[in-house]
Amino acid sequence: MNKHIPSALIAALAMVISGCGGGSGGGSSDVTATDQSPPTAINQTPANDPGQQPSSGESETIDTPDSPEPSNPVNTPQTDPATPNPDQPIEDTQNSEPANEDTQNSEPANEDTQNSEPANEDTQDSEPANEDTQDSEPVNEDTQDSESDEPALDPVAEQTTYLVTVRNFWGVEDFPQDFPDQAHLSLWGGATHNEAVSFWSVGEPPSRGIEDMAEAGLIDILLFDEVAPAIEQGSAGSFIEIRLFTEPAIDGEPGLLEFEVTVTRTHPLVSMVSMLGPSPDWFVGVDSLSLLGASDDSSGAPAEWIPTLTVGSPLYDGGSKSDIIPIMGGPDIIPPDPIGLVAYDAATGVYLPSDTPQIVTELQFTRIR
Ligand SMILES: [Ca+2]
Repeated sequence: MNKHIPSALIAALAMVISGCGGGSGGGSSDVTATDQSPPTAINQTPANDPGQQPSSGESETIDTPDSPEPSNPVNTPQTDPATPNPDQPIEDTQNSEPANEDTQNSEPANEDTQNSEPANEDTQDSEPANEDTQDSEPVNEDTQDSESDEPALDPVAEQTTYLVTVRNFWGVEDFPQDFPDQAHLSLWGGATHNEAVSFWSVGEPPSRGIEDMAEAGLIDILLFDEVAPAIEQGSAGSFIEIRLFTEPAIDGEPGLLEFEVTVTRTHPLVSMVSMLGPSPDWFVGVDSLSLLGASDDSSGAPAEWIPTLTVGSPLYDGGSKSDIIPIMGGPDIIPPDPIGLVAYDAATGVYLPSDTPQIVTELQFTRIR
C-alpha cells in the first residue's frame, strides 16, 4: 500500500495515529479501557442469566435443566467438593466438577471471581479502567457519567437487580476448634419467590434438598426437585444458582463473593443457602428475606425496593447429622431433627448447639439496577 500513498500522507497519518495514541501508554490505556468496559457489562449479564431474571425464565429453565436433570445426578456426586474427600483442596475440587465448569463457562464473571478474589478483582479492574480513562479520555468519563446516572432507580420498579456481597467470617482465629485447611462456603442454591412457598425454616426438618446441601454442599436436589416445581407453580420466580466457593476469613479479612440476584414485585423474597465446608450438616443462608419494603396501607402507596440491606447469617445445623465438629460425614439422624443453630463457644473451645445466633457470614444486598 505504501507505494500508492504519498510519503507526506503517510507521515501525516503517522502523526494522527501517534496523536490519537496520546503519547506514552496512551494507546495501551485506550485498549485497556475499551476491553474492560465491555467485560463489566458481560459480567453483569452472565451473573443474571444463571437464574435470576424471571423474565428470562425460559432460558434459565433451559440452562438449569441441562445440567441438573436426571442424567446429571452423576455430576452431582462428583460435584460434591467436600463429601468424598475433605482433604481435597478447594481448587482441585472445583476443577474436577464438570457441572460447575459448565455453569462457569457461561459465566465469565464467576470464573474471574473464583480464580482469585472476585469481588476485589472486579471492583479493582473496573476502577483502574475508569481512572485511566478519566486522565486522558472523555470516553471514560461518559462511561462514568452513565454509571453515576444509574443510581436513579425506580423505587417501585416491577423488577430490580441486587448485587449480593457475601462476607465469610468463619476463620481459624475465631473458630479454632479443628479448623480445616480447606475451609470454605460451598455452592449457593436457592430461589426468588413469594410467600406461597418456603424452602427451609429454623424449627422445621430439612427437605431432601436442604439436607443434601447442608451435608454435601450440593444444590441440585434443592434446585431441580424443589425450586423447579415451585417455579412451575408460580410461587418461585427464578433459580439462585451460584456454583462458586467462598474463602474463609484470613488474617481478619472475611472471604468474599459477589453475585447478582434479580427479584420482581411478584417474587420479592430471597431464600438461599450454602454449606459451611467441611462440616457435618452446617450451613448459612437466608430464609424468605424480602427485598421489598413494607407497604403503606394507609396511603395505598406501593412498597418500595430496599436500596441496601445487610443481614447476618448464623451457623445453622441441618439436623441430619449428629457430630458437632467441623468435619464432613458422621452419624445420621433419621429422621432428621428440626433445623437449629450451632455456635462456637469460646469459653469451652468447642461447638455447641445454641439458641443464640452466632453470625458467621454476612450477606449485603445492594440495589444496582
Ligand atoms: Ca447436626
